Amino acid sequence: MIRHAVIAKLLFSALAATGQTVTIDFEEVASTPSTVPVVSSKGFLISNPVGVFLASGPSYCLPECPGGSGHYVIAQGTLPTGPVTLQRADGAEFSLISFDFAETNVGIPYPPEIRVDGITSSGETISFVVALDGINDGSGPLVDFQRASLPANFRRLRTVTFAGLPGVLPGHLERFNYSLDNIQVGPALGPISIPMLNSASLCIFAFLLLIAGGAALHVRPA
Ligand SMILES: [Ca+2]
Ligand SMILES: [Ca+2]
Repeated sequence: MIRHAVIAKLLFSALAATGQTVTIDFEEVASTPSTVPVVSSKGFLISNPVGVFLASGPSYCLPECPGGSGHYVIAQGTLPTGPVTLQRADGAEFSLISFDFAETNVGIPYPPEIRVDGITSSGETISFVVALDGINDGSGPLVDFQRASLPANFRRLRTVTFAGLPGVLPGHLERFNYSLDNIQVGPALGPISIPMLNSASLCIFAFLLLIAGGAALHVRPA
């Protein structure tokens, strides 16, 4: 029976790991006075060839940056420098579920859109584009960050890149600064819903009962 309990515990651990999601909110990461090439958080790396800022609140920059999201990263640079890349530190596959995005400095041009490219382990590229709303009053009452939810096919990913797209207005061609926060990532095949997890648990339990019954018969003395 002890062996069966151990098996059940291991299987429950495996199920929990399969369905686990993580939100990278950067709250545990110290802000930086200047750009850094890589930010590490919760087993993931966020990098940019020209660096990223780790911002802390709207007063981090002048006159202000987006508010209401604590710590977050600011992607910066000029086209066509490399985009911001997200990947697991151990190189394993993951899924991208959602993320928050915003402009950067109040009153400074921003890219009208951000393109998200997911590169799968088989080399396929999946793209998704979000549009910035221009609402950015720093410490003011408006909600500066927006939430983007990715399609279900953003799974089995090796890397994800975020790139500010150029627009048609003056200034848009020169900058692609924007902000990212609350990047929700999950297991390679995507998050498992509670009903699915319950069904899986029931199947595992049924399988365990069969094994337990067979083992009990096998060890019963003649
Ligand atoms: Ca945050
Ligand atoms: Ca906004």
